Amino acid sequence: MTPATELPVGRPGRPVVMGVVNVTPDSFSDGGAWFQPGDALAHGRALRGQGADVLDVGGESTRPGAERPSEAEELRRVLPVVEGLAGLGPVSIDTMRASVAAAALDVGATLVNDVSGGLADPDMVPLVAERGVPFIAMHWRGHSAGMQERAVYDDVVADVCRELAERAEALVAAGVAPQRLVLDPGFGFAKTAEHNWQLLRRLEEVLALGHPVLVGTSRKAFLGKVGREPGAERPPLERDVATAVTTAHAARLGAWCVRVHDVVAAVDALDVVAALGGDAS
Ligand code: PMM
Repeated sequence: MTPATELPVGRPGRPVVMGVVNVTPDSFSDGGAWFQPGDALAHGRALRGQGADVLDVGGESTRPGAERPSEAEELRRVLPVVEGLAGLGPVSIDTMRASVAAAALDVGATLVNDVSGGLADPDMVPLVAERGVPFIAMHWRGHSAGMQERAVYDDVVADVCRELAERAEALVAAGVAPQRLVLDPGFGFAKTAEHNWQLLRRLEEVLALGHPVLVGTSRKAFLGKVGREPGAERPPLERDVATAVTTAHAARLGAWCVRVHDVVAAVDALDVVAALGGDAS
């Protein structure tokens, strides 16, 4: 299959809805519900039917403190799922390994989503440049084991924007086309709850970097803490209403894409934002 080289678009006037398909035994957000390839395929098809514009298939849990799977295990998890879903529409491969990205592109993925922004594997950026596929580069300060120790900033929004701008410059210099480069502030990655709120409040500063922006707040811990006492946080599966609100906020500010687990809620939220803007279709 020839990879698509342009960024997918959402429904008119709405951001792209990226539905999460985690083929992991230990993701924080769904606890391994889709670990078997058949279950992951059925889940991806369901998300597509609910209105996901892109499906994001990942085989490595990035929750704080997570152990990395071997390369062989990651390939075993994701390839049948990417291949099975690719005929239905755009699929992104969520990986930090160039070998996994290359194999996924070979079986039909058309975007690469790398939470390390190309920093974890020196072969990733040359691969993406050579294949000419869109690249989602997230703000990253190191692997999940120990990442919260790196949540130290002077001004989190200014610091994240500066680090993202430096990354974007390096990626473009290495041959990634600027119009295919998506930036993501990396909610929950080396960030405290307050850092995440500041990044959401001041999302315009990330958008001002001049690249499409992906917002991935879905079910993250800071949404479980809001309005709750310590020890009484909402569990991940009860964070979809809060996620719908951050989805609406991101849409109003002009995000290119929202990465979500609950596609039904995201589509509803985006329709409400569109209606408020005069498009009640
Ligand atoms: N978050 C997770 C995984 N992949 N990719 C991008 N670009 N942005 C994110 O915020 C992001 C990501 C966290 O894990 P999950 O798949 O369990 O939600």
